[in-house]
Amino acid sequence: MGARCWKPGGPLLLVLPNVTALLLLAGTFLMLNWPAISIRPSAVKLSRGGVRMEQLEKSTSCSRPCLDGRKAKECYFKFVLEPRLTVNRGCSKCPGNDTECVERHCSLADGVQRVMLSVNGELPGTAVRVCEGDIVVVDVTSHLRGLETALHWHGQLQRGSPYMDGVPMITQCPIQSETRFRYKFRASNAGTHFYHSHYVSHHADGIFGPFIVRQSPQRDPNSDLYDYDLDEHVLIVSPWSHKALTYDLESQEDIEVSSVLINGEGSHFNPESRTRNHIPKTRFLVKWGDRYRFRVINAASLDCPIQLQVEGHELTIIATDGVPVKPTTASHLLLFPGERYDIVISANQAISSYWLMVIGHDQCKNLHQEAFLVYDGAILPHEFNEATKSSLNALMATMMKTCSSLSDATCRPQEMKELHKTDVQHLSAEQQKPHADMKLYIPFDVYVYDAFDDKDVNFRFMLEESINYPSYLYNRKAPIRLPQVDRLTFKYPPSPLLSQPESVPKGMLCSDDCRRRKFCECLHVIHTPLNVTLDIVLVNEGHGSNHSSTFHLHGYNFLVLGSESLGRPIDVAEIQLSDSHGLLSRNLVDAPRKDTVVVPSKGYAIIRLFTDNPGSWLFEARSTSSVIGGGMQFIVQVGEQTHLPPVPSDFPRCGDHKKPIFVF
Ligand SMILES: [Cu+2]
Repeated sequence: MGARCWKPGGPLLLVLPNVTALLLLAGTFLMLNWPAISIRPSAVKLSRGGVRMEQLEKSTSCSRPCLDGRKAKECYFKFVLEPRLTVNRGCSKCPGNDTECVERHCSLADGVQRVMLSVNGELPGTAVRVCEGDIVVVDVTSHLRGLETALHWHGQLQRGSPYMDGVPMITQCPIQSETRFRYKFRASNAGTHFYHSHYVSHHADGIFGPFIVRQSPQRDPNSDLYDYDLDEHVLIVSPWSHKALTYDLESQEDIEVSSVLINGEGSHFNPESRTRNHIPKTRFLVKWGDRYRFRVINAASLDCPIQLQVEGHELTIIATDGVPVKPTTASHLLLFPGERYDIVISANQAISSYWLMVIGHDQCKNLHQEAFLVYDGAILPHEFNEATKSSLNALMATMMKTCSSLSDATCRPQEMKELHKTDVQHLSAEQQKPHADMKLYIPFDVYVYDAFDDKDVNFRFMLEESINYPSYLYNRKAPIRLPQVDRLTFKYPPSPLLSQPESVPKGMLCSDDCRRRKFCECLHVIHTPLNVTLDIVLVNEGHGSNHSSTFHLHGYNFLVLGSESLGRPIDVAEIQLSDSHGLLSRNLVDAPRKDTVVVPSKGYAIIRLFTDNPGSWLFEARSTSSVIGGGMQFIVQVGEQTHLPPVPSDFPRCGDHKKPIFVF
């Protein structure tokens, strides 16, 4: 049986009174020993205040069954970016009164009031749901006073539209406050994706949302494994802090994550009072006997790997980073920042309510969040019930045992490693080559820099070439620990590299002269020709850190040919030598295709891509424990200027305003 890729619901306005009445009724029944109730899946959306979200979409018809042969649509979205308070007046008496929580028009987050940055007032931002091949048009209006921003469409390769990739000063000018920018591109890459501001603090403060590109059942090789692919079955998981990082510079240095949220909501555990506030748990509704596709997104901008498990249910993984994989059964998922997994949950257990739990790691250590998987006809789950509490504790104990440390073998089980089986016949000849046309070895590590003093930054008498170190180096007394790629700190140019290359000062590019300095901050660009098979070996040297790192390449899906931890600090030269002796094994048969890769601590990962998408593509560490220091990133410049599509007409320009200085 082919999958029903989408299940149409009734008109929202007609459904709303019925569902509200139903939930009120359910609340009444709750006091009478919680008899069985029946909730339609669409109730989940309404209970999350999704009505307003839908009203803002001018192309609601874009979330539709995606069928072969149907004409692509132009799907219009309007995004207004603005600061909002969580738990504002629209929340009424929520948290506290569950009925008002259902009817509220506000973002709860974890129930603690703070300023967030929002897309259309929502957390997460308005969902973009389209069919493969649709044209997506997003008009962004920024009311982020005093801030500039840009939106990146994580998972879209922007083939033919590199100017829409949303990296400020690389692919476009930043969107200034009170201005508008139109993103327009074809949603060529089906799958589970998300969008986010490319400024880490804006992303952490709430500017992110799901981006779902469905495809026809005929084009999804795993479509016969599920019956439903519902809008409501998207899980976007994100860390949440009680301070707005954008406005609180001190918190940027030492980010404290307060909660992990599922779809922008969740309870908060107060470590001082050792109490947890009551935020109604998200409910994912299913019907016994059916199989449901769930789309799970780790939208973390911070260093937060997320472990997910559903009580009493196995998870069948069918896709990762938007790419279908050979179905694999797993007890749990582990998603690193930026990763997406599509899973099938079969509602084949006793009709009841089951916990769905996420546990954070690294920067989100000791944080967890729960939701319910509720069968149609089940007793409404009551989280304070003793039986429910004990099953929650049992699930948590199992998960912590499985993954007491990220380096545990059980944490990322064997079957998950091997899940990404790609049919060999689908690999191009280039991808099956034993040796790539070009190899790059990219080391990265955390380096300690002593505090800089005034003489390092004394440029009073230098008019043109100042030793202008960034302020975070000399605004402190203690040494600073900086994650760097190849001992370089990435510096953004004053004009977009892609759309205004002529405006980028050549002196900004990384040079030997810069590398010889005490600290080198420069525009790190690596050039590759068009249409070559390129291996990139990322080496996590591990002299200054014991952490794995997650890297994401824009513009490409790549094959993850292999990765390994050596368990001791390593140097890139050692890895290069081993590779020259053929000691680094490459899986050229069934390697997974991804856009986000984990490089293990004190180890390496080998990725392979065929450079057929010209552009200036950011290769970035997805996770950071601090906003200070620019982060680890570099540009892969594929092809020459002549290979690029023309810059769109009326594309905004920006740059230095600087007249020559005359010294007499
Ligand atoms: Cu991306």
